[in-house]
Amino acid sequence: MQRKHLLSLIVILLIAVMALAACGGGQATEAPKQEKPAATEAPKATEAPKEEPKPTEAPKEEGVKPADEIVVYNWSDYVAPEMYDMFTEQTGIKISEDNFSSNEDLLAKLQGGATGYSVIVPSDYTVYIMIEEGMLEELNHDNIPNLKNLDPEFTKLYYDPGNKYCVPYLWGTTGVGYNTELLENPPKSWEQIFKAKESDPWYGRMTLLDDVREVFSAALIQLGYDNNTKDEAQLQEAKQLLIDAKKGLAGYDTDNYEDLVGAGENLLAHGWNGDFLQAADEYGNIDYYIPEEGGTIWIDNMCIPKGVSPEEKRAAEMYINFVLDPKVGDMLGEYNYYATPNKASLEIADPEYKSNPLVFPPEEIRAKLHFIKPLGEFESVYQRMWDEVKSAQ
Ligand code: SPD
Repeated sequence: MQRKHLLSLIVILLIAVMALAACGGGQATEAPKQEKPAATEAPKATEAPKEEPKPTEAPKEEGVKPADEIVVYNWSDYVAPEMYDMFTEQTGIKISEDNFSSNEDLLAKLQGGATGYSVIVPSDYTVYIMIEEGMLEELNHDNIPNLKNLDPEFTKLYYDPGNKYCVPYLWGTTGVGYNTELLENPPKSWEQIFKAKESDPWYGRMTLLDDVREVFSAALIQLGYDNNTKDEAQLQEAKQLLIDAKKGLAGYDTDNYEDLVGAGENLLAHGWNGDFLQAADEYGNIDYYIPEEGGTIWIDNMCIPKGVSPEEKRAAEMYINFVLDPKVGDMLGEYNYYATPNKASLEIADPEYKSNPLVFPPEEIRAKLHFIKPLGEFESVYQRMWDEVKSAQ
């Protein structure tokens, strides 16, 4: 073979070998690509920045790799069903939930040293207490660009001005829900509830929330007092009212009260508007109202407990940012029948949701609603009286 032909043959062989190698190697590198979560292929607003800090740069917080998994410590039945899966699809971060039944339970659990929660959902006055006690991480607003979607009204809250520590989640009211099939004329007032007569159909077939501040608020409001009173005589009066009311109660319940009303086991219950309205969808026989003396109004918030790792904090901020997305906020509010503090969500919300007076109470009802406020040391007086109510025969 001539040298020229030999060279051509070698070149052809080389090209063929390289082409074969390219085919085989391509398959090997493509396979893991398919296993990546979809979100890594199409960046979304809830994703962590992908850029690694340059080796010479001091690591920035936004460069922190988010944790693979977070736990939200939340009230029960307080998300939209598909929310957590959506978050995982978008970010690759797994999410699970544990539940508490009252602000006091949440506070006691964290004060007792519980760890492992990346996001918690306390109400307004409890946020204030937690900030005072140094129990919350400061939020890095750079990691929560969707904060811009909040209604400005929710950025000036007394318990956390400027949302330094927490972001409002949903807000609602506390009143009375009743079974419309079994109770034609529900009691209009707290007085008819606390002073129920044996002849009243709801006697023995109603529950109060298992929640010290909510129950004392209802009693104090019925008596015409400030629901945050620090006057011990007024509080004693409220305590006695609650003790006398016990004979007409089926019990205290925070977890199933709306189902018991829907199922007809109880006729009415003290509880949260959205819980009753969700149950109304299921049972078709529940209505909700604020008794004529008034009720409470509250704002629940997403916060990060002190002591989480930087990775968990980063993932928690991604979750908070995700909830603040207009569509997610709308889905959350509409599914739960609680009011969203997200202005951008409201702009796209169903008109039926926005105009529901049981979700967004009109001015004449708003005027009768009172926030539960932090009371400092005096909180323990409420707790002592609550223990006395609970243990009274
Ligand atoms: N099912 C979720 C109910 C949330 C209620 N949080 C309000 C607490 C007000 N004290």
